[in-house]
Amino acid sequence: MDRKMNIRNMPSEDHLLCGQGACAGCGVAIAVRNIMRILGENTTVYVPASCLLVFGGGMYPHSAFDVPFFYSAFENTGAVISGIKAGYRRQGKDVTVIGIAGDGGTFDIGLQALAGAAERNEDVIYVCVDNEAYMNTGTQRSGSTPFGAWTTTTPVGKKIKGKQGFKKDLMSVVSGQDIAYAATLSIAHMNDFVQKVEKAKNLKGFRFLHVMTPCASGWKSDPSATYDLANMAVETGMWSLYEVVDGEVNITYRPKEMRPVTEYLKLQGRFKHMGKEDVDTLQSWICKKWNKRYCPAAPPMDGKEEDLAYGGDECEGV
Ligand SMILES: Cc1ncc(C[n+]2csc(CCOP(=O)(O)OP(=O)(O)O)c2C)c(N)n1
Ligand SMILES: [Mg+2]
Repeated sequence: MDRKMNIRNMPSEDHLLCGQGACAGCGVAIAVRNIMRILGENTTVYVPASCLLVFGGGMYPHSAFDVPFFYSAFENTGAVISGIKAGYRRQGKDVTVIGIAGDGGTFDIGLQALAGAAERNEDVIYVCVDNEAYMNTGTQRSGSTPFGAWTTTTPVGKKIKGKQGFKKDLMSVVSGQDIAYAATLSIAHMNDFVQKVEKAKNLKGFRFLHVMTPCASGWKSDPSATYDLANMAVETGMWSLYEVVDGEVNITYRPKEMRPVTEYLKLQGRFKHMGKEDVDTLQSWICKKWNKRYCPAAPPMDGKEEDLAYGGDECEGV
């Protein structure tokens, strides 16, 4: 009988080694360390400009990865991993090729190269480690930054407080193409995490993994709260765990009762200026997103977002 991989039986050998310079409580370091354990040594890594490049790529000739490691420019992850894979194919070598880019390098500047690689169904794994802003350069907003969040380019003033737009639904953009596999991951749901990485490893074609990675410095949170933040993001519906296979959405974790978004917001300084109106706006966004993706049978909203705000009965048993 096939035994699913879990945190107890997963490989324990590290390929993102300790001694690198990630901040305390860095979600990216936790995510990448575990991804690399599962992918193993027959892996080649590409990382564009980002925190991971600085703390994991290191300064040539040093690197915290003990497998072949590449870096070129910020915008081209999808293109470079396609080329690395083609080179290996030409040499007759079967190597897992993975690109690990931040949200800025994925939602924004790298979207064109990502879309091209996905459309060609390149045989590579693309991971977006999403800390919801350009953190390596000091917290500028990206297409991933959530509504209301403070960043240096969405400052808090008298009239406008934080980001006014919502987080882009990147999974829809990527999984809308005919790719092998797409999944969202959380470092607070590790069994789900390792199973998705293992599934991606064993498939052929373009595989996309989107991991939410809390950032203590940019989110103005306690470094020891990284797990709680990742967990509360899922429990409030700010982050949802699912996978898309052959166009079908499979929800891999469904909160029993959605927590109010304030329980997530209050753990972070980047949201501390938000008043009731803005909190309600964000709560309605969660509710609409949840119903659209997970509860297609739910009745039209008709301005009753408030009633549906925490998932409600409409989300049960779907
Ligand atoms: C073309 C280009 N523009 C800007 C930069 C400067 N830059 C380096 S890393 C970075 C932010 C990366 O943000 P993200 O992709 O979210 O990764 P994070 O740092 O948050 O891990 C920027 C703007 C660059 N290296 N290249
Ligand atoms: Mg980022």
